[in-house]
This record gives sequence, C-alpha cells and structure tokens, in this order.
Amino acid sequence: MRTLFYLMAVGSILPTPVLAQSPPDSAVPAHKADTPDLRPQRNRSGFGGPIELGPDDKQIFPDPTDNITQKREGIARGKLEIIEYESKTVGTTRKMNVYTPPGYSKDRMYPVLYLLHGIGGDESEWQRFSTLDVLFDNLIADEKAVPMIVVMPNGRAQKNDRAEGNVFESAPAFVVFERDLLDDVIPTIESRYAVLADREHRALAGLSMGGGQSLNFGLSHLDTFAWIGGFSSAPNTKPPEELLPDLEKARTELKLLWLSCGSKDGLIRTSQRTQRYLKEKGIPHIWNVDSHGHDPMHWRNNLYHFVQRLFRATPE
Ligand code: FER
Repeated sequence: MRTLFYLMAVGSILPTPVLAQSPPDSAVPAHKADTPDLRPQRNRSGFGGPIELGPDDKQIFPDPTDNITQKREGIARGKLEIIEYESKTVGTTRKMNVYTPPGYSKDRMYPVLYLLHGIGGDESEWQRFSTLDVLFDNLIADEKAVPMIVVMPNGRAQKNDRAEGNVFESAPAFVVFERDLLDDVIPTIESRYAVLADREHRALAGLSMGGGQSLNFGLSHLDTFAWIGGFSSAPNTKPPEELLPDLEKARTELKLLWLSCGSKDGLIRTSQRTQRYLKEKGIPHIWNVDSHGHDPMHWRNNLYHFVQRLFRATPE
C-alpha cells in the first residue's frame, strides 16, 4: 500500500518515470559505450520534494578526480561476464553481471560485493554508469581496494525483468527480489566461484531503489551481510523502526553501514530520516552528502569511496 502511494505520488511529479536510466534526451550528447555514462539525468528540479539540509548533512569524502574510470595501460585486468541462473523465486532463467578481479584464481577465496541497480536499470546499469570493471581494476592495482568479486544481479524479480514501460509498476518485484537474492543469486555465486561464504565477506549495496533494497534486506539479514551501503536510497527504504528491528545487533555486528545522498537530490529526506535515527540510537555509520543530484556521478563517486573500506580490519 505504502509503495503504491509512492508510485502515485511520485508518478505525478516526475517528468519521466525512468529515473536511474539515462533517457534519450536530445539536450545531452550521445553516449559512447566504453566510457561511463555520467550524463546528467533529466532536469530533476521538484523531483521528490523540497530539500532542507541539517548540520550533519555534509560531504565528508571529496569528489574523486575523473581519472578513476580511465583505462590504464600496464595494469592487470579483471573480467566481466554475464552468467545465467535458474531462479526458483521467479521461475525463470535470469541474468547477472559478474566482475572477477585481476588474476582471479580458484586457488584463492574472494569476498563478494552484491551491487543493486535503480528502478529504471538492470544487471548492466552499474557497468554503464561507472565502467565498473575499469574502476575496480584501477582501485585494485593501487591497492586501494582488496580483490573482490562484484555481482550485479537484476533486482526486478519478475518474469519480464526488462526496464520497460512505466518502471514504477514493477516496484513490487523489487520487494520479491529479497528471496531471489538470498535463495538463488547467492547460492549460485557460492557454488560457481571461489568465494568466502560468510557474513564478514559479503557486502550489499545499491543505488536509489537498489539502495533501499540493500538497507531493507541487509539490515534484516545481518547474519548474511556485515557491510551495507545505500546511495541515494529511494522511498522503498523501510521506516527506521522496521528497518532496524534489533538495534543491539546492528550496533555490534555491522562492519560498515554507508549512507550517502546528493544535496540536490529530492529523495534526500528518505536518507535523512534513516541517518537521524541511526545517530539517535548510536549505530555507527558513514553519512556522506555531496553536491550532486539523483545522478550517476553521485553513485560512481560513493561506490569508489565505499569499496575502499570493504573487507578490511578497520574500515574507517
Ligand atoms: C519513489 C521514488 C523513486 C520510489 C522509487 C524511486 C518506490 C526510485 C528511484 C530510482 O531507483 O532511481 O517514490 O518508490
């Protein structure tokens, strides 16, 4: 019901229902496939609602320079592949994008980041927005991130999982995805790749709709995930009391909880509500408010900072 309300409320404000997807907008130049698609989304003024920034709503990690996604000569490269799996949850064969780090070998065991897209995206969205393989190759070459596997599934758990038509109509499928992730995606990855299969070696993060999913699923499954991130989390994020059913467990078991949003993102109230509750209840977290809107630059930049803290003894 709540979801429906949001669909109706936002649907009436938005110039387009496709949010986390670069639209064929004649105002912006065409996008080349081998560079990240950082074109601003459509004019978002008025999107979501009025923005009021509080004293904690500050940028604590600077915007990285653009060369973070520049392909470099002479460094080892990871591999990106699309794999298929049988989803018992959906009853179809589904696709996900998997990045394996440079020198990936079955003789080693790797931690895994599960990375979720927005309401208008699919399993290829993170690659399109951030040239994720290049970003990770660079971070790993510089030893800024530990070698890890990145899994980018399709968070729209329904038979037709393409981002077609009014993408808000598929919002219920983003709820169903909790079961697909836990029962189908993770077991598939753990049976096919050399991965460390415990909570301390699993991270879950996402952008917008995928940010809300990551907080919802991650915080209610702390036995499965110890590292959680929500970038510009959408209003599908559960209200704080529901989101954090066991405060003591969250306080002691989370290795990293990352929230971020752009100061020009009309959805910021959702993240502010979560962050203020975390602060009030003394749950350690990172809150990074940069100067972006609801856009790929914010997602890429926060992913860049977030992954540097993953799977380390002292993440901060
Ligand atoms: C909403 C506004 C935005 C909503 C979802 C979104 C479910 C998702 C945005 C995105 O993924 O970019 O009210 O409700």
